[in-house]
Amino acid sequence: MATILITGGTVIQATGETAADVLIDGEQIAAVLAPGSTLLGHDLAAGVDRVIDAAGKYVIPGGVDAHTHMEMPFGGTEACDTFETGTRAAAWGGTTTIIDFAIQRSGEQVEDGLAQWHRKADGNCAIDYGFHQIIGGVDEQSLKAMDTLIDEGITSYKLFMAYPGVFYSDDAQVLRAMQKASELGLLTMMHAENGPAIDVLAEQLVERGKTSPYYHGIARAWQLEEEATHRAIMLADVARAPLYVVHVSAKQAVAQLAAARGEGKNVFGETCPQYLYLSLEEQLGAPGFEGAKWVCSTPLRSRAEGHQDAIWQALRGNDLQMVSTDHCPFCMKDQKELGVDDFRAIPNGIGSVEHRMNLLYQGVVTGRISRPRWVELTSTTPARMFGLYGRKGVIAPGADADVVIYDPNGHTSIGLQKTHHMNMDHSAWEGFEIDGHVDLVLSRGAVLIDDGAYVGRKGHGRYLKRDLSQYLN
Ligand code: DUC
Ligand code: ZN
Ligand code: ZN
Ligand code: ZN
Repeated sequence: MATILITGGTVIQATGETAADVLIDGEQIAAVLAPGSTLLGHDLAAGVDRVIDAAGKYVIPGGVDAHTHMEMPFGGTEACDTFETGTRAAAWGGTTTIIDFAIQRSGEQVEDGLAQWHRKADGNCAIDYGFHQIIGGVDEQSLKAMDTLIDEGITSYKLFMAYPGVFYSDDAQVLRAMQKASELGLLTMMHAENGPAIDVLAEQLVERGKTSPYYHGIARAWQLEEEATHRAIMLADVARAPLYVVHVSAKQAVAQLAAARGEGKNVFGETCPQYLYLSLEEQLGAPGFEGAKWVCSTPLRSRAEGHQDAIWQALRGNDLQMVSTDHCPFCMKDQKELGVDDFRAIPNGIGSVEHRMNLLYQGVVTGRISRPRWVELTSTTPARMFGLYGRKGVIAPGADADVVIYDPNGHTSIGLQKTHHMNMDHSAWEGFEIDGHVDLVLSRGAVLIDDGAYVGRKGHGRYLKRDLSQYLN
């Protein structure tokens, strides 16, 4: 494989930033050197296959999106990005690793769900990928199957306190799974919303004729996220298990995590770009059925109540540790439209895998987070949290050569007719203007994006067997 020298850029890592050249040999980073260095008297530029000039640009570790749902069945339909289209879109946006969710439902075998996910992804991905395991039916069999997950390279699994009748676990099931996870060293990921209470509110709203997409968010009240987050923290404490709460959107849920962390509990939280930038008020103001494109769970929250500002603050202060997308795209036509008369039938999800790095970079532009924190939230912490650090999330000798050259002077206009490579008929981010853009993307030394063109390959991406989380102590 090729040797590449990236010269003249500013290398930005979670630990700080420095002017440095990066030497890549095949699939790995060989050296990070002072600008213009020679190696044992040899001029590096003369001896490599390609020199990439990154002057004036940032050189960052490839993004790690630890929460995606390619081809996920939901509400009688299926998320419309395949592993092929979704990982290609991720590459366009500077994400070089995803961790997707294999699914087990009540009555199904964990092994079958996992095998199905391998079949979906194998040979189709543009970038490297790992899996978490959803346990949607906690029983004797699935608890036993958890024993084998670590051997499969799966060191985290997800439970749902929401979606009764689909993925839902009651408190007894949650506690049993957490006890098992504690024994094995698995990280429990929690969808923390009180599903049975949400279903009551949703039914009452529909009975009163409140059927439009906006009411999805009204039914999923912040109190029910706060309550479930608190309950998950306490159950994890009893089970002596670390806890990772996914897609946190309510400021009150953040406060629960912050308080628990303040007491020394091993709890962590992730948020998503939609909870930083989009709001319930905008969903209410959208014409006709347009608000359906922002139906996701947890839901968008009220800007007037200050959730978005609180989430930014939590990212800045480390009450929340990382940003994933919960990429779960559905088209309007034939998919979101299923709920045109009843918001409960709108498949839940937003597509963002392509835009996460750009959207978070706007936090740098507006002074909300530093450049190293941008890299930490989108690459380094996801890699550490989910057992990939060293290979991913860092630019250092021996790490995979997953490298993004980001041009802070460039510009990206997001929209269906502009920057859009996800397999959807709309963009939840239509009209967003981004300062900065992705110039070049390398995945294990292979060029995927080069000056506005996709030059990657279906099947380049490999399955990643993950180590235990580095946060379990
Ligand atoms: N939330 C979503 O928005 N989509 C898929 C599942 C979930 O929890
Ligand atoms: Zn969820
Ligand atoms: Zn999800
Ligand atoms: Zn550029």
